[in-house]
Amino acid sequence: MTDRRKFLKTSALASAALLVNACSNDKPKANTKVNKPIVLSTWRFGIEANQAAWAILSKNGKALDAVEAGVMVPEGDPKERSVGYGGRPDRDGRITLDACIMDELSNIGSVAGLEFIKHPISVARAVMEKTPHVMLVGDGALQFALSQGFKKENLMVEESEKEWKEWLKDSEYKPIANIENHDTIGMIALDSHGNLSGACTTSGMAFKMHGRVGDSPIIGAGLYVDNEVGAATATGHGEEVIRIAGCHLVVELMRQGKTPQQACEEAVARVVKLMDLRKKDLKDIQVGFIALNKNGETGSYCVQSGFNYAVYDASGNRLIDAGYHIKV
Ligand code: SD4
Repeated sequence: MTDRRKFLKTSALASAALLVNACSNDKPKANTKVNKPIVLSTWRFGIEANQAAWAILSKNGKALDAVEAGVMVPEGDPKERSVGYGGRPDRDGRITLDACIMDELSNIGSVAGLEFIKHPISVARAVMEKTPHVMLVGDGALQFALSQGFKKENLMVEESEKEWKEWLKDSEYKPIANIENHDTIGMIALDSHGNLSGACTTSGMAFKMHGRVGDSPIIGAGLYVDNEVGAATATGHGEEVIRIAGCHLVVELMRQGKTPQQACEEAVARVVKLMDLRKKDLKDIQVGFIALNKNGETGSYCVQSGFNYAVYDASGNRLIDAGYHIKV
């Protein structure tokens, strides 16, 4: 090759590379290889939850069905002490559950402060599919659930009752980051048809005030899905997630061209900034986000170490430690 041809070829390659870089902030390209199906969920119990979701996704099932089936696993497990059956009570000793679900058409359903029902996510789905509304709370949510044939059950397990009685001695609400406040399951999935859905379910912060609602049942805070762009879900101190409309923020950042990782990092930076502004100690809280875009690319970030999440795709099911802001 002559020097001139070599030069032309190299500069053509260089401009192509520049072009790719310039475009890398754009929305996913139609010809990009999409990593699907894929499912992500928060915390270590995400591994088992992902398995249930994968059973559906791997047979070309819908992301909506997969996320519902996935989060039902910890909901139904009394050993998981912050979701569904076996969840920790509020300070009055009542187990009040929050959950929401969102599909690829932006159908949404949510319940907050729901008592006595083991699978609040399925009630949220029923709100989405069978009512003209998007959110039911407290007694109204329970009445609706019963009318739909859900069974009224005692969700309190011995350990939760013991812990609550212990807590009552000082009655001090000081959630320990990563311990008393964690274990909401948020799950987001992209199915083989290229559609996204998400679900989020929790018993909320342990020993919260009765009537307190966190981010988890609030569309845009604890969960958000936009089938053109991506999906995100959150865990940790719900008040801080609501303050920044967390998951909507993550999805909008992806719409603007951020990768899922960059979007999660920027949302955490927003939490940090508002904690600073309000002179609150960041070490007292945890907030974590996970995100997925239309290409099946993933991201995660949190305030402090200790948050992990599970990813299941063609490469298998694995637990990943999220990057974190406080580097001590
Ligand atoms: C809440 N975000 O009720 C939930 C709690 C949580 O992991 O995520 N724990 O604020």
